[in-house]
Amino acid sequence: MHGWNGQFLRADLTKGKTLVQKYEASLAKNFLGGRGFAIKILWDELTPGTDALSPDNKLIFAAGPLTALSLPSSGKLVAAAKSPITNGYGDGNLGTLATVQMRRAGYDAIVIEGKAPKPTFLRIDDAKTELVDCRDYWGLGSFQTEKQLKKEYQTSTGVVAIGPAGENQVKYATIVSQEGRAGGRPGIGAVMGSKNLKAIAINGTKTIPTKNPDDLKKLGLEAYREILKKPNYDFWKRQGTMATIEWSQENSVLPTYNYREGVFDQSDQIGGFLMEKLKVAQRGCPLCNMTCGNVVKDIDNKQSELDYENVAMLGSDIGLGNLKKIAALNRLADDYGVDTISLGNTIGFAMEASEKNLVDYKIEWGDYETARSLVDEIVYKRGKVGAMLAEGVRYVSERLGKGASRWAMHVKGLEMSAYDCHTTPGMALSFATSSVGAHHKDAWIISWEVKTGRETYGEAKVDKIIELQQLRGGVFECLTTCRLPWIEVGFELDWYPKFLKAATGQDISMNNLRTIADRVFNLTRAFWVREYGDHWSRKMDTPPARWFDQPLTKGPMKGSKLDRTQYDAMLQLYYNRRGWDARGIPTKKTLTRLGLQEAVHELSKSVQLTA
Ligand code: PTT
Ligand code: SF4
Repeated sequence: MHGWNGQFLRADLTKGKTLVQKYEASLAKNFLGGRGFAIKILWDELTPGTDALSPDNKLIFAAGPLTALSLPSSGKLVAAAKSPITNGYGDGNLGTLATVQMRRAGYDAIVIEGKAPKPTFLRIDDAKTELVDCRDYWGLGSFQTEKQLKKEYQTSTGVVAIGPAGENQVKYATIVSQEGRAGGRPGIGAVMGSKNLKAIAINGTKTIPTKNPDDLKKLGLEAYREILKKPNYDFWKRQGTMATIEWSQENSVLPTYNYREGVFDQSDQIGGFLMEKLKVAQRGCPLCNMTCGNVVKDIDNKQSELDYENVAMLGSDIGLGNLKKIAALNRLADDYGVDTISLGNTIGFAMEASEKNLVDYKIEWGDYETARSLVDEIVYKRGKVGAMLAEGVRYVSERLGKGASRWAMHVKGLEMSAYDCHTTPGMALSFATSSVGAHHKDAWIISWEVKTGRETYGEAKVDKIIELQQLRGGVFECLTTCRLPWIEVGFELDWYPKFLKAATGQDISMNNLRTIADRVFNLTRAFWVREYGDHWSRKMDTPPARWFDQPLTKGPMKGSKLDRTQYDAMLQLYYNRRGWDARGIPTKKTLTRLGLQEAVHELSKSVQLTA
């Protein structure tokens, strides 16, 4: 095999054993890598109904055929498992040296099974592996864990780790690397904690096998140069994703006061231009020449790396208009290993519940000190409030009752990322149909939608969402490389088949890649349906009631809200285009067309399938 190493490393923590598993070339051909490998393994190996935090869940770190090659922004890694917050498929994508070292150690994925009897980390040096007792590390933040491991091994050791949030199995704990790269929003860090696995530390010394190394080197150099020439490059380097704060405010989609509004009156206090003035360093993922990790000093004079999502969710969404204070909350989230989006969303929910006098604690909008202590309470599950909020907004709203579910901002249990959708039905549908719950990663249609007409609910939007789900959620998650060169500076998609040809020797066209993406997307949907069985319905693909019921009260879009009938018609159009039935379940014909015949048989055990 070229491009792929052709093998996974499996670690059974219960038995204390590791094993190298060669896989068939057909797996690479049909599922490519990254998310494709992850869903195939979970589909094949997980018994439906497995408790996500039990030893039976599997935690997968997967790369693709372009990962870690000398190509733009190829230092990415998919971390996946059955999610404890949604009980469906969950994954995240983080930039980390660990993915480079994993591929150089000879593995395309690491599959973690079982549960270690005591806190453990997995050490990998090429073929040599060791499960190491790390009781001394338990309780440390993710930053200190990585620092100590690098000190013990080498500075070039790739590390992925959890902090106390993962150890305490907070339902939206993430996995962290390099003090500012975090992935696995749907609680993948909690799955790692449930396995008593504190970290993985990897060194690899091999050359990743490629078909035409000379072609690849030449193409890589050309591609890096091409990115430098792009007109938006300089502004991207200045602001990265932070430029989105201004854009969201201008377009009334900046989540504010728990998604009640799309504009924030202190937005200039949290935006990209202010960030530029505070910036002290720039960091990024390995093998990237458009590094976008903007580091500022927070209110405690400590370094914190900011992105749009973090700032919107820990800023405007909770009514906090102070970037240095937001940066402190963000740094804590990274060190503790908890997702900033779900954290901000949950704190916003708690503030609204307090405002409505539904709870016996008091926390006002923008109250930094109380929000900061709430972060500790959540991460350590301290007291009734901390323990409850650690379960996420779906759980809390159901516990509270009194109509709280109507303003609990999630889809399928995963908290909404940072776009208010009162006026953007396409983005609402994108959240509702994403592979992991309410995440913008599969189809960020909102900028196209705002440009082309936000008020429509028609076919064009449905087609655009499917196209984006293929490219972002499919192609980039499977390749596995960063999608931002394409999205943010316009690095052309036709580079990728050329990279694949040089790496693998195979002609894999964009059309082939889209078919793989559809296969992966449909198998992911089948996984969700298999988990939910008869409880699955099209209601699962519906955004929160707030956007339909409570119009915006401020800004240029004041008075606007989503229309339920039109949304439902658009959802049906989406199902038709996908080849799914009225419940949102792939038909036998669709699964068969995508070569997933075996899924027809398996899924029929859980639900009646439409022909
Ligand atoms: C991603 C989600 C995002 S998406 C952000 S900011 W973004 C938040 N980042 C968090 C963080 O930081 N710390 C933390 N404790 N929680 C966080 N939660 C949020 O998680 C990230 C970049 C970004 S910045 C984006 S858009 C792109 N995402 C990519 C993707 O998903 N796939 C891909 N092939 N390429 C991507 N490139 C970009 O990567 P999740 P990172 Mg992230 C600190 O994890 O679960 O996927 O959710 O990985 O290395 O930090 O890079 O405005
Ligand atoms: Fe990482 Fe940003 Fe580079 Fe993407 S563009 S690889 S997120 S540093």
